[in-house]
Amino acid sequence: MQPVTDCSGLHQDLPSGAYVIRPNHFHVMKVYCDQSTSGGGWTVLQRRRDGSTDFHRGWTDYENGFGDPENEFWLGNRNIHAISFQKRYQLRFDLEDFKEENRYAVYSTFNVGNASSEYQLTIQDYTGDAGDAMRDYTAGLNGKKFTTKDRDNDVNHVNCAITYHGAWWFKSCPVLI
Ligand SMILES: [Ca+2]
Repeated sequence: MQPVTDCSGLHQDLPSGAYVIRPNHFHVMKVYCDQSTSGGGWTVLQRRRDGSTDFHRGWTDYENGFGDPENEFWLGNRNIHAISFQKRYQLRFDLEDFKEENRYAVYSTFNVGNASSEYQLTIQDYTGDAGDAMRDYTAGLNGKKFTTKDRDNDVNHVNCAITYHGAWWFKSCPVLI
């Protein structure tokens, strides 16, 4: 049986967990599929929850992906690009604080460009209850390239990945007080 091209191809009765997928014209990869949030079928790009994985890494690690699909991980920019260009995708953030308060944000337009675009982010059309700060911050990242501690694509005179100890599609990085 051919692997599915993303988690939305799994049968909805299957549980959340690590699965092998194969995006069109790309190699197989192991991903975590969330089968419980909002109908399931979500291919998880990143999970951070207990600090067990070091996210202060360089370009190559973020390109290839790192961590444990069952716990903390980054799926990898090359993999995210391969998945996100197959069709139109939504991106969903789920946030939980230490009091187990949950908030979410969904962007109904999302993709990540290829390596030669420096993995440029397209993110638009917010809905959710995470609030204006999340919406405004994330909308500001539309069209931004990826920045790691060893590749600075943000507009700040410093490298925001170093300032914040983690890579991301940074626009700028206000000075931490
Ligand atoms: Ca910079």
